[in-house]
Amino acid sequence: ELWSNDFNDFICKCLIKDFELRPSVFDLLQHVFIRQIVGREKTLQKQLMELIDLNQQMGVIEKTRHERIHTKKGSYMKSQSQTCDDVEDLATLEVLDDNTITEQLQRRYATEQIYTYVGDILIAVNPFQKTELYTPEHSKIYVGAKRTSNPPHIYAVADIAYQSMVSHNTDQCIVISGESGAGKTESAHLLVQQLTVLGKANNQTLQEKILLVNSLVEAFGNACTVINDNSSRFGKYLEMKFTCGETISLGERNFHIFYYIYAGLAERKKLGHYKLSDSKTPKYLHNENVKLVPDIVGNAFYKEQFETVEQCFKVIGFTLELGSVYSTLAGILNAGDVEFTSVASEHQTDKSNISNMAVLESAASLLCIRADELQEALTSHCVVTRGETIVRSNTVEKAIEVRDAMSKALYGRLFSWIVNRINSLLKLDNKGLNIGILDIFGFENFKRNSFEQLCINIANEQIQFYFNQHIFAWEQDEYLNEDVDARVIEYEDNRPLLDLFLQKPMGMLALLDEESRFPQATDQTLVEKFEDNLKSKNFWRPKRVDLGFGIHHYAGKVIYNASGFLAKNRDALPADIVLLLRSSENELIRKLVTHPLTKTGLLFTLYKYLTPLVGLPFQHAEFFVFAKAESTGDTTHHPRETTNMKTQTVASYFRYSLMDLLSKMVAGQPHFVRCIKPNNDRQAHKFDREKVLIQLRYTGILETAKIRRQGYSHRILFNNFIERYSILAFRANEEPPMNPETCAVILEKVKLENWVLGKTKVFLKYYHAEQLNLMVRQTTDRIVLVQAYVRGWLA
Ligand code: AOV
Ligand code: MG
Repeated sequence: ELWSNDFNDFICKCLIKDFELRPSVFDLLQHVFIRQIVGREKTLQKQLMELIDLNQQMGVIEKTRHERIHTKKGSYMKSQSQTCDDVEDLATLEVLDDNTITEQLQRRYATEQIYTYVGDILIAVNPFQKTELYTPEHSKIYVGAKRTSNPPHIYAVADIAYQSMVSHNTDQCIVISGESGAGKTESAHLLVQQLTVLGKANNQTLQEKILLVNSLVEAFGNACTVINDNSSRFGKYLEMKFTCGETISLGERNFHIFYYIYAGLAERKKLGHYKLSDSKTPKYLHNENVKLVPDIVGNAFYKEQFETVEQCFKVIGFTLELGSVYSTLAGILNAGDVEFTSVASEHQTDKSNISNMAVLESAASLLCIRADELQEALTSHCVVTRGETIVRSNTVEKAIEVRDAMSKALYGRLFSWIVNRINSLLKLDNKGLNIGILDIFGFENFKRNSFEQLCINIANEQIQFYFNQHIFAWEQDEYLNEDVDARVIEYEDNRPLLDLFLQKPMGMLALLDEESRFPQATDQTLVEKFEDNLKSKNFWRPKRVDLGFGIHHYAGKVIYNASGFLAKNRDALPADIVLLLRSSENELIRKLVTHPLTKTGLLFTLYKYLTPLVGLPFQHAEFFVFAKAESTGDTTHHPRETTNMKTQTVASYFRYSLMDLLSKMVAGQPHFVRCIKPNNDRQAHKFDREKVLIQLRYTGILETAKIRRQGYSHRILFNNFIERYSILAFRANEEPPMNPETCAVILEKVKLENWVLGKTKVFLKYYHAEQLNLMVRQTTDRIVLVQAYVRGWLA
């Protein structure tokens, strides 16, 4: 009898009632039925207590928790002062237009309510200041809570993804988008934090590791830009921003890590050991803000970060290679300072000489290679003509190019290697489910936009397309296929833009690759090629800008300057340099150039969990790098035999990693977070309506709100639906037939409204799925409870 549904229901009702009245649940249980079993109370009570603890997720508990926080932080939580016009889900607004939505966001923003839902999508408006939103109490109330019972929050997104993974046994993917500086990376951090809580990372060191890994990867992969002090530049082709030459936007700094180690090594009086000057700033670190080494070494924040990063290296298990990592970085800084002078020559064009041999020697010794060989590799190259190898001198220009290419390659490979190492060191087990968090570089529009901005913006274009597919396109297709009556929503389809960039053979990247293969091509011939071949209203050539071309992106118009496009795309590392580095006495450096190494593409963070249903422990985090083996010259060839190595262009690699990223994302169930930047001045309390309105328009928030109100975001095959939810309406020993009628029985039994049955699928609104999952969870919890009771009783 104990197993019957009626009995479960009975206990459940008692429990729910109890929680609402708030006398002790245990008292009530004792009174109702535990009393019957004399002498067993103690053990049972303990067991139940543990269970309740374990099943914090029970939706019924959240209410009391919420009230507790409410009294503490009245200003943020739902409170009396909240006007009746204030809505937490824009899809429920009576009047749905751009202005009303902006107004809502502004009003909420003014009271520090930076989060708002549009159906199941979270909008996050960057507060540009510390808030009280992320306390441990907040973390707690968003565990297993019904979404509508708490104010919108990024923690709720983590919870929904987690619960959805558990109940559906499928991978999840959280896609964070927004322009540069809108708050994507911060949001990703907060998600990571909450997911470790949800996964009950009782393994403290593992949890620590994951948070540390974040700071490590960011030290290497983030940099300061004019838009964002902590701008994500993951991806080799995007991140190489050495401040020399004219390719750098104003105010651009190099990767954080260089500043950190400079300050950290100075603190330890180790600058000399790594041949770094305490008075002269390395060229690669020059920029508008940092002019002098004393500014760097005196910076307390940098020192602190250095300690964190080093700590992180140690926790992850890098101890042995640390010295090598630092010398590689110092070697790069020294290499950047090698200078060349031009020497007239009788036979050929001008040759180059190294004018500061001491610096060259420092660089060589840090990289553990021979100085004379480095000199040779920088100042000359060889060509093969009619089977004969001829050594030619490099002009100063060419020598500088080779020098910087070497630095970039070393840094990029070091970064890739670290990420790969982290993965192998943290790896425990490959089994399990994923929650992926996508935090890419946001849409950028600088005064001067180059190849990097083009790649960044294409990636954002692709993410927007993915969002559209999910929210609009597939949804509408399904209505048609399943004969479901739902209104069609107009939305801005950016497919033509994607085609403009990615189509073969006439898309922009394909044209760029084609031009990169011609040795005689110049950036000028490239833009002309674009102009001749790209027939799109989204592409134009502005007058009076020599190498300029304009693109009308989904997020706005951007003028690019093609200067340097070909060189950046070829990204050629001369064979001589590769071979030289392979001869390094430093094992790490050898490793970086010998293995068919992976380039770091878009970084995708995956959080892995074990699969069992109850109390999923947090198991393992993986920094997944979109990567592909790259041919860095062929080892079977003789060193000086050929410089014509087949290397992949940046554009084709970029295309590949973008596709790879998408295939990863498509595999999981997506959740979206849309970050909004309220002003361009990084100021708190400043809500620039025009600025916000533009972002709402181009991200299609209005249309999203409409489709979330009218549409059916969840479409589940009849069979799957019955498998998942029959527990809500049928007894354990019943086997309901797999047909639409059974679905209807379940839906009616749980009293949901506004659902539709299609030809093969149940169509549900966004809030239905959540309600159903919650009910399943509660039922499972009840069963667990009864089972525990029985176990205690039998014991
Ligand atoms: P992004 O990732 O979207 O830009 P970030 O996440 O780095 O932008 O955010 C930029 C800055 O905004 C942060 O350094 C914080 O100072 C502030 N910020 C963002 N979100 C919050 C928040 N929830 N609470 C407090 N401050 C916040 V880029 O990586 O450049 O595209 O490429
Ligand atoms: Mg970022």
